[in-house]
Amino acid sequence: MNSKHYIQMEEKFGAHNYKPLDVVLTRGEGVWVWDVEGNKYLDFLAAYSAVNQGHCHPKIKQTMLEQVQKLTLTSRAFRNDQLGLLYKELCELTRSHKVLPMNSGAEAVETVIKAVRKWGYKVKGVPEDQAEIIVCENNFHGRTIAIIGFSSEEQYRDGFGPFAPGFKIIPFGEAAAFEKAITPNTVAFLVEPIQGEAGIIIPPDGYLREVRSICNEHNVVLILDEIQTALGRTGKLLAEEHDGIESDVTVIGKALSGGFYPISAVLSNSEVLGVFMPGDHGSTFGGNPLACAVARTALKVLIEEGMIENAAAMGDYLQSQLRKIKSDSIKEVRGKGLMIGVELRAEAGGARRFCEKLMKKGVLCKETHEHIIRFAPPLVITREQIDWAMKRVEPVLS
Ligand code: IF1
Repeated sequence: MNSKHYIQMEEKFGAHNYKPLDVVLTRGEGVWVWDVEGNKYLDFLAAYSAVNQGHCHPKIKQTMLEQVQKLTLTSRAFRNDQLGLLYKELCELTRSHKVLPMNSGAEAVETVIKAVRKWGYKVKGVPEDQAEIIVCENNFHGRTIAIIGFSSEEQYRDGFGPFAPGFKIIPFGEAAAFEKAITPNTVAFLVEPIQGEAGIIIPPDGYLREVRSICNEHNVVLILDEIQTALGRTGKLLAEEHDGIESDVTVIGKALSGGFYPISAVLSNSEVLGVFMPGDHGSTFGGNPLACAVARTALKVLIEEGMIENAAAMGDYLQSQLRKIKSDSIKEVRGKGLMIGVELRAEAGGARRFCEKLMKKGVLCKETHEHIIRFAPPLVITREQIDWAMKRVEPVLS
């Protein structure tokens, strides 16, 4: 079978909720992936930051192989010998008090919504069913009904209502707008430190620090969605470290398993996750020993192999190389660490076109919105590999 056959099969039997680039991948190693015809590509998307540790990292693979031979799933009706260790290691690493494991990012965000609402009623004293959560314009927190209900992107909502009430949308990056939106019923502010899907939007300097102090003042829980920004992507373990703040609740996912297995987690202070009582929340697969074992090694290699420092250094290098490109098509290069967006001018004819050309040259990128290309390779990328990619990216962009 060749690429064409695989694509036809997908088109015929699959729901058409995606429009992928027509490259059918079959193997990956580090920053590289290969298609079914044997062509090699540099992966500049890293599965939306889920494979920060590089494709098929040997140590994570080893852990996964060992764990599948021992125990994969117990459900939370019983305990397993990996869960407590993951809790402890995650708490120590992120200075959190409590962890709640789920599977997908969206599920973890849903979990937080439940937790802060209950916190609002039981701890803050908000009248029943009046809790409000403030979110930002152009947010992306996942695809479930509750979450898309507070999206400001028409396509994500169109045709899917009715939606859950209790969310208020304010502009991103404006601390004053946030403070103004707070009422006595506000329980939480949910925000991405850098908006990913919106186009790698970095808020003004000091925004998160201001938001932190406003939350303190009004007894509002600060929830950071670090599903995309955490685990080294921006050159720090957590993006909050750039601003020297600590959230009350942080949501992580994606690279928590290095792309091997869906696992997400809510990291929190004791007060917020402390409101959950047995029976309040759960998941069949959440916290399973396979996921926990994989996540433990995924975290370990991230730290021990210096991937976070490498993301900072290579992020600076890649951004500087992208900024050197002389092109009428490029409007702006922006990013933090290896979370980089190249915004094209409207006249450039759309980012998708460039992604298709780059694919033909052996570099896999994905557009976001009409005019932005993301550059987010695995964090193990080297200078030589960036140079290899830039030899192909430069001519396509200029
Ligand atoms: C898709 C984008 C990235 C996220 C943040 C929660 C979630 C995500 C900040 C939900 C997921 C993904 C989902 C993926 C595309 C992708 C994405 F293009 F939509 F914006 F990464 F940039 N919070 N982001 O970025 O996590 O439930 O998917 O595990 O195809 O929808 P999930």
